[in-house]
Amino acid sequence: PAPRTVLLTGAAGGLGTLMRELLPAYGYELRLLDVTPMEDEPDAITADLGDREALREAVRGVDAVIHLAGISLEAPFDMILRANIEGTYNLYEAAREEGVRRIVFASSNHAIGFTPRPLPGDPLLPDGAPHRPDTFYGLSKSFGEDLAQLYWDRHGMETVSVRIGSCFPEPTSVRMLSLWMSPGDGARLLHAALTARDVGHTVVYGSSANTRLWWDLTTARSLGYEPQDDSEPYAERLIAEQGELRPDDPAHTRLGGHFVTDPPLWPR
Ligand code: NAI
Ligand code: 15L
Repeated sequence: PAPRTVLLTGAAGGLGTLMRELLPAYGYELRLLDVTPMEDEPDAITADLGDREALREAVRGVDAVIHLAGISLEAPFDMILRANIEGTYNLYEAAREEGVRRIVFASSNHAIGFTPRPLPGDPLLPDGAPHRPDTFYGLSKSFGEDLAQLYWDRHGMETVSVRIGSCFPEPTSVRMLSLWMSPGDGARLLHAALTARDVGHTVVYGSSANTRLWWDLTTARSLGYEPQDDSEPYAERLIAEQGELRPDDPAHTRLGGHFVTDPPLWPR
């Protein structure tokens, strides 16, 4: 049967807030979790991914988990280790112990951020591009994908890992014209990832059907995802404001954008 009760971790965040609004229309009953309290959601669980007991209680009885919680940008390694690496492990262990069968994992383009982006005329980046993280943050998303594979192979727990491009209400950079996932398409893709049959561990790219798309959405579509949006209406204004992407700047020629060139962050 299709999942109905779904735990949404990271529900207080940007994407979590958008999905809290959009997913109930698909018939889901959402249970919300975040370390940041949600004043407007009296039933939300306020808990850290380090709290294994709280995670076990949170996943008890749900049909599936959408795992968005974590640090969503580059940070010192020890912080990434705790929130994203240990935190995702704790979540998977809790789900395994409580018999949850399906997780949708918010991976990121930064798991493959050093991959050259296609130049005009090049073929799209194929599905399943190998890990090439651009940051400790991207490394944690590579870890999450491998963890998901392990839990499928060893425990038969299914995951769809979505390498999200940029999911915000509107694209705000020229790079995002290629990677943008509209919130509506984000909800469509999460719904497909929750309901597709026999996914094992499947890795898909997460974006709208942008005119300037860099990657292949074939596997995402094979789950039943039918993107409806395209960033192109934003192109003229963004290019006028920011200029075209330059071929001599690694922040413009690698998938990860400025994550590739930002100076590393060291432990605090
Ligand atoms: P966000 O930073 O707005 O939200 C993340 C949420 O996770 C926050 O509410 C935060 O309080 C919570 N969180 C952080 N550490 C936690 C912990 N230890 N325990 C419990 N909760 C914790 O990020 P956003 O943009 O909403 O992204 C959601 C997820 O999607 C993240 O995993 C991010 O890496 C991933 N992603 C998002 C993209 C986007 O375009 N928004 C692109 C690619 C990936
Ligand atoms: C991500 O992984 C981040 O979580 C998000 O805030 C954006 O920076 C996005 O990638 C992006 O690459 O635009």
